[in-house]
Amino acid sequence: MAFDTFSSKIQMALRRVSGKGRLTEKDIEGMLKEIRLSLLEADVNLNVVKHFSAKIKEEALGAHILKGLNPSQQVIKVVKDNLTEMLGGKETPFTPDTKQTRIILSGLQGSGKTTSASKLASYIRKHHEKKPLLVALDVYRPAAIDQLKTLGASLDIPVFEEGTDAKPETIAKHALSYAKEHALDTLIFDTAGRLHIDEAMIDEIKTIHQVVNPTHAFLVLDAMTGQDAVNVAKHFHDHLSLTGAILTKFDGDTRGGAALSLRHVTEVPILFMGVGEKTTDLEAFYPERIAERILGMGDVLTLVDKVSENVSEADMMNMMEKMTSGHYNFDDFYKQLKMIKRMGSLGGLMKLIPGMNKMMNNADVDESRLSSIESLIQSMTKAERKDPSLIKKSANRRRRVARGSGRSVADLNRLITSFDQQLMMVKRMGSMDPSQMAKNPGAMMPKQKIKKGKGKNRGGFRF
Ligand SMILES: Nc1nc2c(ncn2[C@@H]2O[C@H](COP(=O)(O)OP(=O)(O)OP(=O)(O)O)[C@@H](O)[C@H]2O)c(=O)[nH]1
Ligand SMILES: [Mg+2]
Repeated sequence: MAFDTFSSKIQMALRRVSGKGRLTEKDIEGMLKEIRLSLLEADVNLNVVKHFSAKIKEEALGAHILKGLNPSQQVIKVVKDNLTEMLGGKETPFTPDTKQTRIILSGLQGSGKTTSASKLASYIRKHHEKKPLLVALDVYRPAAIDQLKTLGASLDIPVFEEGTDAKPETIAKHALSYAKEHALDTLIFDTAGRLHIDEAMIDEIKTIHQVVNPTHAFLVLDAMTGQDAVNVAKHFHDHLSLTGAILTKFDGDTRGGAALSLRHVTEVPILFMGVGEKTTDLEAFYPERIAERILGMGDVLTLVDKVSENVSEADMMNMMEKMTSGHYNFDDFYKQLKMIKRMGSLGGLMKLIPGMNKMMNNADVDESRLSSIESLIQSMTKAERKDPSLIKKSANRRRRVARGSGRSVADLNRLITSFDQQLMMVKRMGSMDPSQMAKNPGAMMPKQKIKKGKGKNRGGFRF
């Protein structure tokens, strides 16, 4: 899969900080050095490497991160955000024109223009319910026209061609009339490629652009190539005002240079990626998802986001201090439950709260279980909530609480067991520095491991 090498290298770099309760500037420097190396090895443009490594450094060393909650995860988040930025930031969705969409594809020889033209036609027909027409403007090789015709036939999409004798701009003009006559609202022009950029080729495409007046000018770029591809892109962009790029061959072991440098060097967004040779192998390009895939860490980030959205640092600190002070009681337990509820029923979230995952049997927060615990705690007296031993000692109290909540004594006993389990965790934590735990509750959990193996999340970070 794309980025395999880069992905494992950058994950190695992140291991320098992951799971650490406290980070020093030296840790960050070590990580940055490895990130820079992994980017250079992926053949990312040097300016891009410099720019982003400076940004990551500045953000990762920010006081609020090193002193805040979960410094290692926050630093990993900084890396992810910057990687997303390198890949283009927010995604640029493809939007067809309301009247007629005219797309010209250009690019070097063998980059995947003809294949992408057919993929795109099929994609737009499927996702936007349009009627596409493929136009063969590669008049230099009869085989190129045949290739497009074969692809078109396999998709049942019409292909407009006038052989190899006519000029591409003339064919383009005729194609526009043909589309009008046949009520085809989306034209995709496949142009000839060259081994290197030459002025004649650029002039030819410029002329085609003048005739077609495209609504979209896409560059087709082979993702297997590194930053060379980006220099090509820059040249094309200077002459053609590209509106986007299609990155092909993402299914190979893409080094990553092109994808990671394109936006920063040219400002041209990547709209699609080719992920195979079949006509269905085209996907919209989501920078953030690609960044997450590279880092193999989507879930962890969602977690950090959720927690920082829903739980204030002060709340977390208070809770941690309470738990380690020996005065942890049912009131606090109840507060924690409410915290979890606010964050939604995300199984992984509970792992941020010591003992909670055990209590919930490692499953997602079960709403009915939550409300059962809630009603049990609510039917306790203030004194019982403050001092759990009262309930534990007295069978009478237990019966009264159970009756009052409409639950069984067994339910209450289960709650007490959960509470005790949590207290045990807290005791175990007693030997740790509380401020440290508040900063990094994850440190109390088993260390993050890098899993090797097959599947979507291989090599990814997991608690
Ligand atoms: N694995 C893989 N192969 C691809 C992808 N896109 C294109 N190819 C292959 O790359 C080769 C070149 O693709 P073409 O579509 O013919 O490239 P082109 O830019 O039209 O080439 P010229 O017309 O010669 O300039 C073909 O063998 C395609 O099957 C992709 O996303 N993944
Ligand atoms: Mg071609």
